Amino acid sequence: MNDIECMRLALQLAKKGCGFVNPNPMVGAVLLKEGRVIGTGYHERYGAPHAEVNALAGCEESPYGATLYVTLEPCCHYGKTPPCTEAILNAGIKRVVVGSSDPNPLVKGKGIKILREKGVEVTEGILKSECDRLNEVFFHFIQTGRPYVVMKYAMTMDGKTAAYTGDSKWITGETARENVHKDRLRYSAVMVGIGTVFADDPLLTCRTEGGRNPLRIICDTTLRLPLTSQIVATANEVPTLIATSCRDQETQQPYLKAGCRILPLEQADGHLDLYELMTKLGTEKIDSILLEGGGILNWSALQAGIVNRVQTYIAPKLFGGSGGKTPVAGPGVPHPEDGFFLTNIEVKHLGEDILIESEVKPY
Ligand code: AOF
Ligand code: ZN
Repeated sequence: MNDIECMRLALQLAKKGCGFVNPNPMVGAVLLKEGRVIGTGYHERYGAPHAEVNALAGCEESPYGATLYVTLEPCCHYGKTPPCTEAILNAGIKRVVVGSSDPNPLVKGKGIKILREKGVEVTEGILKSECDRLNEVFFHFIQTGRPYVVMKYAMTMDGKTAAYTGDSKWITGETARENVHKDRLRYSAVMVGIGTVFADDPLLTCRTEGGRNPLRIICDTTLRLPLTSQIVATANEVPTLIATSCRDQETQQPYLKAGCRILPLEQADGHLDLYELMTKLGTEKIDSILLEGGGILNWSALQAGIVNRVQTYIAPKLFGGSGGKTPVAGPGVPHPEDGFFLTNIEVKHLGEDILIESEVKPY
């Protein structure tokens, strides 16, 4: 097996940690000796041993003189676990092949430097763009302290997110909807505005086998969330947080009793201060959010500069209606050049629907 094949295997292993390691990175490792894979491992759970240590522990024979392939630069600090550089040196690894460098200020090139100083041969940047893409959430979070926000919506080919009656079940087909459930496992939280709760009464859980539910965040400036909603009814089983600027204890009481948490926020221009919300969620180790609308919250989120990625699901149908709902509402921009610009576009087919993934250009 060559370097690229081994790194590809390490990447596949890393993905097994998806949804269970946040806010840590997904990391995979492979040990190769005399052309044979003698050990593999990945970071399985937040706070658990790192990929490199798992690969060494699972070795079928002595790793002395082996090559280690790892999707992220090995750490060199005492965190929840001791430094991987130490484990690598103690095992007598001869060569280390790295995918991404680690932007964590505690590591940031020091892991590679230590290994080289101790005589280990280090090759950097193998399948770097794939490894970087895998951990875009971690890279953003470790550098900003705020969650990575993915704005997701489904619309028809004429840009509507509901029929004129408000009915939106369903725009896309089953395959596309399954994909959304997988994403609810991947990101730490899912966030909606109060308008979406009124319109759809969603549950916002992850209905994928072996999945876990993300934190549900409801942006509700004046605390109008119906006590009869599915969200409130399930707040004892699924973590639920209401971001509001209503500080009235009597109004808050029934939500707290139902198991919801309330996060008080200031208002900015009559809306919740979403930037402040991101800062607060970051301190609680929420590294990523799937923003599921609706249009008003999407507009506010873009305006607040908190959106990193946009996922547009497009169904091959037309609804018409000049008053119909669109994915991003609010007043809109005055001129084309004032728009929010998207880049690194990827197109996927999901059943009969199309998914367009894009990154928001910093502005
Ligand atoms: C992981 N898994 O496989 C690797 C990581 O608190 P700790 O001890 O788990 O350390 C977390 C940091 O270690 C993380 O921010 C990253 O910089 C580095 N590498 N982390 O969770 C791994 N290799
Ligand atoms: Zn480590």
